[in-house]
Amino acid sequence: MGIKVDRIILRHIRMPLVHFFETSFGRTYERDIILVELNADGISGWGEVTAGENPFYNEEWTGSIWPLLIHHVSPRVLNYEFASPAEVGKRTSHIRGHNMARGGLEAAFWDLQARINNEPLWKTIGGGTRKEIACGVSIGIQDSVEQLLEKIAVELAAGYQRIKIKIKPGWDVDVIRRVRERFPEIKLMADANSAYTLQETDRLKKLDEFYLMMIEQPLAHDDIIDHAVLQAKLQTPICLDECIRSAHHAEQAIRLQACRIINIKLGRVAGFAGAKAVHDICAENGIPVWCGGMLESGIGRAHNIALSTLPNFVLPGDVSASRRYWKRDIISPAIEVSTKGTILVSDQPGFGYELDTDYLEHLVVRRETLQ
Ligand code: OSB
Ligand code: MG
Repeated sequence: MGIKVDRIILRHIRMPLVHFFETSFGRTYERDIILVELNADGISGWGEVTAGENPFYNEEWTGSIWPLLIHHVSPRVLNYEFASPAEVGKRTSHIRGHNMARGGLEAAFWDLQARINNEPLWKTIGGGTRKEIACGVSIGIQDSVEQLLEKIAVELAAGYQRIKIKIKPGWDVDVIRRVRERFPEIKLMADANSAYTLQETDRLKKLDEFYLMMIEQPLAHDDIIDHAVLQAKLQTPICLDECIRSAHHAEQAIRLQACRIINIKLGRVAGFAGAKAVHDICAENGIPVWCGGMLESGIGRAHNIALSTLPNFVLPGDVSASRRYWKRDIISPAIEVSTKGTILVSDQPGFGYELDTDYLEHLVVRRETLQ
């Protein structure tokens, strides 16, 4: 029996972050998130679009998602019978780019399928290797190194297994040196979000001294070749994030030895089918993966947890507790992290948490129903 959606409800919600988040491309104080609800015979499946508020991480942003879903994605999937959610991506693969818009909707199809099957999402996607996933945190650029050190101390005390800090030219070598002086033993990594070029190779080579687990996406968002040149000169493993939008990109990056680790983000690879394909290519080639985050609400976070149960997610991811981002999450219970730095995988159907419908509706700034 196939899966056929008779209604799509888009919601644009606005959620204030507990603390601003700063990357090499700027600060975010509140999130504008598009949620996708799919209905099939009275059952709902939910997905979250992981695009940011501005087209800085990639070309997508909250404003591009809305028309793309309404005009180009929904008409292709409404009332269309899919043999499996694995077919959904192909139905919109003629669209160039816009993976996050397509991926948010694709993820909702998997959640819907899980609910129709009355099973947890991790089972529907073929995961379930582990009952707890290992968590790290991503800490944004701070106003001072002291503040950064303090934040790291707080996250370590909470149990998180690895610390990722954001870097950019001018907030890099000296900052990491101070972090290493204070925390010589921790699992530490740095994410540059494409803030460097090959011209800065010498500066990046200085980071080898700090035995980082990896440096994430140092060079341009769309340049695998330069990363191969850089990786040959660095001892520190490169992890690609922005560059990997498909299994084909992963295959090319591995072939060129442009990285030794890959971060998988559901939205960036257009949903679970893309994520699984990247995961599999990496597994075949001995490249470990971990689950990245995009400051998701509880829905996206829960999807990331399910994804992280696939076997090759062997490194701690950026999936962390709801409370690090939200005073109140739109799911219940909120996602919690144990003192060992793990999240227990839910056995409840679908993405595994209840929706806090009252709060969710309270956050809605626009809505569109398509049928
Ligand atoms: O590169 O991983 C990234 C947040 C926004 C945009 C890009 C990135 C990030 C993060 C946050 O690092 C990870 C999280 O959700 O905690
Ligand atoms: Mg990153």
